[in-house]
Amino acid sequence: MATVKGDVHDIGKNIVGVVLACNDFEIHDLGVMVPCDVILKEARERKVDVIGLSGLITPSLDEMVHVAREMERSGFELPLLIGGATTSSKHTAVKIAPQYHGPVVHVKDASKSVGVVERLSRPESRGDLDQANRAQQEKERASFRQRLERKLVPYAEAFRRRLVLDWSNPAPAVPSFLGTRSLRSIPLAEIVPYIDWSPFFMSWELKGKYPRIFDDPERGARAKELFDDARKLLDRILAEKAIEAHAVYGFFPAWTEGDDIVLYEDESRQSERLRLPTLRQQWEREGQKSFRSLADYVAPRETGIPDYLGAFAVTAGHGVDRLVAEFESDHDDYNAIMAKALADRLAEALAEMLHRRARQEWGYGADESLSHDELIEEKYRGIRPASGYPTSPDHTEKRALWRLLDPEHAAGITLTESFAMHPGASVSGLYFSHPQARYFAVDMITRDQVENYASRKGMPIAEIERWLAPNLAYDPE
Ligand code: B12
Repeated sequence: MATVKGDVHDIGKNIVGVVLACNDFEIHDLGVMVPCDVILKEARERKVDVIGLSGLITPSLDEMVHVAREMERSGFELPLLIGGATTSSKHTAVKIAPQYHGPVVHVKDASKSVGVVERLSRPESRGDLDQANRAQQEKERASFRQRLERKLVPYAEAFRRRLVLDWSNPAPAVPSFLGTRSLRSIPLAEIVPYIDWSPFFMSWELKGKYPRIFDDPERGARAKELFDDARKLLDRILAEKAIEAHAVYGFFPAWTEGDDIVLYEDESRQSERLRLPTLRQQWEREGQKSFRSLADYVAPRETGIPDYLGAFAVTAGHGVDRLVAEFESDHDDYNAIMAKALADRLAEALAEMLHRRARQEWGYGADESLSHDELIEEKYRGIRPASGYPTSPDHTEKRALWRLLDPEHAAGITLTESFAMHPGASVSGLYFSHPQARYFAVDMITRDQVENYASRKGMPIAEIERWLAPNLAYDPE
């Protein structure tokens, strides 16, 4: 098993590894960011029975297609398992399975992995599973072809029917400073109160909201035990300062021009600092009145009304590898996974904490008084979309964010070739302040928008098509 090249996250993969190992399978875990040739070489040398790939972000999907293609080219016969938050049975059926003649099975979660691997490793059940899987994948491909039947309006029309906001009432708030600021070695005790514990239980396949999950007749006891163990390790991390958290953020004078958000060097707005091209919705859902892009949430240049954009990058991942290595050397997989899950919670909590501070420093959040639950439910004004989320599916936009904030220098966060952030427990994105700013999904887009977007970004169309493959409403080939 391996997390593919360019991707850093491995909690899901590690859980699958532990579950399979508990069921007497021998696991060779190659770790994260593993290039295809290493995966295939190791598979051959170790004479494995099944190869499993994992990935968290969409660029990894393309890498998985590459691995399947290379397995075909190199004459492999082994089953290939596909898993991870960004993968789906549809993508596996449409893009990965057609590249390789052997069984290619999408596995949704760890609890399904044992049954699948057991059936694949027994000759008497392997054929049945393979046949049922191929039939299911044929259905998925047919339903995928129907995506073309969705009503997508031309890009020019989507732009004409964009969301138009009132910029005079209220006038955009003016941040208390312009430019970037960094926060080094943020005390973890300040971050802990912002933790949303519900996704923590999800990491361990215990679905339910914290703290109600403790009353669940089936999962309550297990959830409580897990939570107590997590608190114990968290106390140790805090006492030993075993994890370091850093952040960088800033505010910039901004206007939109068409679908680009333009940031300026200073308040005179004469010299451009950076341009952030955005993507716009085109799918006309029933009752839909406007087609959104993030550019709609910043005042257009022609209004002449000064507006601003915020940006941030945070990490709570420094030190995690050392902690994990210590647990792994003691063969303590449970705490190794726990340490990563806690770092992820801290990273997300730090993003929440910094957003609150940014709203205060931007002014419009100065009088905000929200409870912990209201913060988790994002009851505040404004949004913080991240590259890779449905509002902004283009991961390559992190390159621009890195030019703006320099998170590598300010917080020690680097980008891999697939635009994953290292350390894994990191989050980055933009702050929008308009009271009507909401999250939305760009979803499917047509070639006219891709051509326009590629020219605005100064990138070849084929390259944009590769990064935005999951959003294309057409077949680039
Ligand atoms: C928690 C979370 C985070 C956490 C930690 C991530 C993690 N632990 O992996 C943090 C806050 C750090 C984070 C950051 C980001 N995230 Co995030 N995150 C999530 C979230 C909400 C849950 C993921 C999770 O931990 N699930 C629990 C674990 C256990 O499940 P899992 O990894 O899927 O693994 C299970 C199965 O997939 C399967 N499996 C996994 N691997 C394998 C392998 C094999 C062989 C098999 C058989 C099975 C298998 O079994 C596992 C156990 O059941 C998802 C949304 C979602 N609901 O999935 C978004 C999501 C994964 N994130 C996303 C994004 C975009 C990001 C960021 C890029 C955002 C940003 N710009 O900052 C960053 C990237 C971080 C980086 N280092 O580059 C996107 C990814 C899709 C995309 N468009 O690329 C998602 C899907 C959200 C979305 N809808 O847009 N994220």
